[in-house]
Order: sequence, then C-alpha cells, then structure tokens
Amino acid sequence: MMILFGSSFSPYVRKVLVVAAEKGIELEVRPVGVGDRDEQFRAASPLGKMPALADGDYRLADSSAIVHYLEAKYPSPALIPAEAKARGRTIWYEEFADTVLMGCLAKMFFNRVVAPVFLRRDGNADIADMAERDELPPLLSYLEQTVPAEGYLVGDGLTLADVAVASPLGNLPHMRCSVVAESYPRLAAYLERIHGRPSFKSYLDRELAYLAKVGALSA
Ligand SMILES: N[C@@H](CCC(=O)N[C@@H](CS)C(=O)NCC(=O)O)C(=O)O
Repeated sequence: MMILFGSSFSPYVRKVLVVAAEKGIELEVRPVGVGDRDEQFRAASPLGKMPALADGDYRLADSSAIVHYLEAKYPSPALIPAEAKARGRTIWYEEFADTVLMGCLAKMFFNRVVAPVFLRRDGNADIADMAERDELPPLLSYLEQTVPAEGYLVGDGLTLADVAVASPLGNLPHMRCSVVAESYPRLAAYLERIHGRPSFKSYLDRELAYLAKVGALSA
C-alpha cells in the first residue's frame, strides 16, 4: 500500500488525503511532525516538508506533484478536468489556495495552533492577528464573488479546485474562527457543502476532537 507521510492538520496533506478518499485510494498515513528526522520521510521529501509519498521504491514530495501522480495512476473519477478552459481554471484555484490563501492561513494556524500545541512554544499573536485582519478579508471577498450558489467551482462535479480551496479554510474552526455567513453567505454555504463530504468530514472531525482532547479549543 502507498504510504503518505504527514499530518492531516496540514492543508497540503489534507488535500492529498481528500483526493485519495474521493478516488477510493487506500493510503497508509505515516504521521510525521514539522522538522521530523524520520529517515523514510526524509528520503521522500528533499526539503523535509509534508506531504511526501512512497509507492514502493517510488518517492515523491509536494502535494501538487502527488495529486498529479494519483490522477494519472487512478484516472477515475477525474479530479483534474481534461478540457482546456476547465483545466486552466482548476489549476488557477489550486495555485491561489496553495500560495495566497495558505500564505495567510499559515500565519494564523502556525502561531495559534502549531507552535503552542505541537511545538510547545509561544506563537506570535501579532502576526496571526494581522493576517486575519488585513490579509484574509480580501481573499474571502474574492471567493465570495467566485463560488457558485450551488455545485462546484469548475464544471458540474467536484474537482481539485474545490479540494484545494476548501482545505486551508478547513483549519479556521481549529482556531475558533469561521467564514461568517452574514458577510460571506455564498462562501459559507459552499464550504459547508464541501467540508460536509465524507472525504473532508472524517479528517476535520478527527482533528477537532484531538484539539478538544488536549484542551486547545477552549476559549
Ligand atoms: N508546496 C508544498 C508545501 C508543503 C509545506 O509547506 N508543508 C508544511 C506543512 S503545512 C511543512 O511541512 N512545513 C515544515 C517545514 O517547512 O519545515 C506542498 O504543496 O506540499
């Protein structure tokens, strides 16, 4: 069975896990933390970042590379459309999610959860607050204008675009934040639909239960 190194708390790892779940691919998840020295993980991830994959002696790092590998190896159901315009839009959303959205969410999540809960040191609350106040609203406004009232971001089925965009936003409840329905009604409804899919819900529920257990969700 293929091995995926990482933790689903990472939106990049969760993106791969959700893609695998939607395709019905079984993966063994080998938990590794930030900066992990595990030899097999390091062999698969030259930069020591998660996720990384081992499929026999084939090794691959980076969530986008891994998703493309899985899409080529397990074409059905397709999550990267073949049609030119749909494929272009799908990769735009993935890129937006992986760079811009994650750039903001990572500042919030690292300083509020990763540092205190997993690394047992103080995060920088100012950096997290600044990202939430100054960086997040324009990104949510963009998504509010672009998500559909019903259905999916690209075409009429789930694609990598939905998985990539919904993954980082899945970390908001971990920080006791949410996309406020009064300000972003379409986006809030869209996220409820996508995060409600069994592929997402199983991971998000488990993560929240863990944070509740270690007391990281109390106000
Ligand atoms: N472009 C990479 C980014 C992966 C990444 O930055 N992962 C973070 C966790 S969210 C990580 O492993 N950080 C640890 C580090 O930078 O040492 C991907 O898509 O997989």
